[in-house]
Amino acid sequence: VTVTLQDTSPFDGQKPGTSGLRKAVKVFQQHHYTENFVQCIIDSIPAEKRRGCTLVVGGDGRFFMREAVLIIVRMAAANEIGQLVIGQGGIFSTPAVSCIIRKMKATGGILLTASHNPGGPDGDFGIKYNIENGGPAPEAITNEIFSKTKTIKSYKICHDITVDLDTIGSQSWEIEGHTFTVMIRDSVEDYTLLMKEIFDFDLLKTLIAGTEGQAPFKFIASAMHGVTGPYLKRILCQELGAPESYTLKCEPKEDFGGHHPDPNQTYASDLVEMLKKGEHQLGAAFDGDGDRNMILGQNGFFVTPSDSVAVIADNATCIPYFVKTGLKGVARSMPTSAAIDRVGQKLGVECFEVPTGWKFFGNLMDAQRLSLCGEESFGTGSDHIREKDGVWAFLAWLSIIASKKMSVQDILKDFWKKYGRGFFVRCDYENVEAEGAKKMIELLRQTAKDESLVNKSLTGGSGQDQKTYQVKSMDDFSYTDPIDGIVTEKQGVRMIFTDGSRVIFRLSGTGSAGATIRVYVESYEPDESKHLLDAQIVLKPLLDIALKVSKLQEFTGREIPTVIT
Ligand code: VG1
Ligand code: CO
Repeated sequence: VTVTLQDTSPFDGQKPGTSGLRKAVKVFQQHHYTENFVQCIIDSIPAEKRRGCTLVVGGDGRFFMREAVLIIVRMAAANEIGQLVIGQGGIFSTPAVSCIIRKMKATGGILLTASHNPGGPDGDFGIKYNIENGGPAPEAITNEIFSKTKTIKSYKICHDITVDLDTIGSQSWEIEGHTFTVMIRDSVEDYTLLMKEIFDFDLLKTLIAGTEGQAPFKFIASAMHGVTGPYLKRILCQELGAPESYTLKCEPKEDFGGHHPDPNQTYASDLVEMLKKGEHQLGAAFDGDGDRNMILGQNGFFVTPSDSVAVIADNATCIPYFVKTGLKGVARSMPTSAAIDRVGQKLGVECFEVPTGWKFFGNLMDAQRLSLCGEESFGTGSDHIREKDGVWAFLAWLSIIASKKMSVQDILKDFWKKYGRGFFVRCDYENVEAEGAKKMIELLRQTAKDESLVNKSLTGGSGQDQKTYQVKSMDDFSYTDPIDGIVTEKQGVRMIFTDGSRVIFRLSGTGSAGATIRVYVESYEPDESKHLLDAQIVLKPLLDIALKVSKLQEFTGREIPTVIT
């Protein structure tokens, strides 16, 4: 097989965001566009590491994925990669890729997904690079990839290679003096084995089957037509004995059935409705690439992701993996509520606050200082891999329920009684005009910098629900990585009030068009008699303050958010 050196020229805007490069499918379909980016990923691996190395490749099954896999195969061959490990049919969840990179000691992995963004010919596509620890490439590497995209002049490709993606096994080619192998691997096997090491499957089987004294436990898990379908079937049905009827939307579809594969109460409203009937004790949904999860209790009781990770921390002894490894430390992304901090303090372990994006947890895990972490954006995970992990989170909840023999709602009530409740809401203003959004953030940065609001009292809400908060501090979050000392700036403007309540503003780094503004609001309530109040009502005064201070409506023309989570 011969290598072709193909002339090309740079495309604008190939800058990886919070989680890889995400654009409309039509953008990736442009001649040379995908090839350019893949070449720059490969070129970011130092030559001595790259020659003969193994890379893992897989994605969430969305439209254009198979084409992208073929491009990667042809270019890996031409660039002296030794072996590609690819999921059968191109399918690997994001957590599965992380698992296999680590298991096979691969040099890295290329993930083909735009996560929770819609798919199909008019939807989004994405490419993400993960490094040898199994986690998303840190910014030093994504910046290097971006800078290469700005000067690229040619790429290498072997046009003559075609590969059978659907048959498990290895195929090899001789390419100008080196051997190139493609290994097609079962998409779910390695991940399933890992879950069996982490959790007590016998305990979970008994929970689901029921015993003489205990009725079978009923749940519904929705794959939202994303990649988790085959994983749910294998793990929940085949391994744990759950009936097929406990799973929903498990056929992966290129366009996710026309919906956002985003596990929240808006986009997984069908699941919420099913839970509201009261017949099931637990519900879960997962995003397109399987790294996010939403947890619901009976009657649609919603568990915020911020609480979910904190509850798992508080009940870590229900999970054999944590019993074995101990809980070394916990962490959350900055906008995530402080619930997990309170658990960490009680357990006497370190608690870290990192910028938004899973890549910031990797160093802490590699340094053995972090075992369990989460993001408010429905991301929960541990150091068993280096990605957030939706199915893992669901199995963690099943384990807690099996050990405690309590309902989801009672577990939460108990948790709030012990630690107080952190009310949390995030409002997204999607697809607003980029210029207005930028100006709004500029104004907030300026307000933080000149400290004009510090010590001021601000009032929101109306009538009886009016509430006044005093500003303690305001800043633009900056993070110094405790392991490598790298500083990451401008990660979101925070207003912190004297009672610990917070309002945070940041722009999304995962959208593909316009801008998305995220406003996060959090307040703490120690008083048990108020724990069952509706978060949106409790947080209304703070939200009013957020909108006033940011002039969001003026800058964007938006009266209401697109999505509230
Ligand atoms: C969003 C979330 C962030 C998450 C990221 C990737 O980023 O806020 O917490 O890590 O998506 O998740 P942003 O920049 O749009 O706020 V996923 O499931 O796309 O891999
Ligand atoms: Co995702």
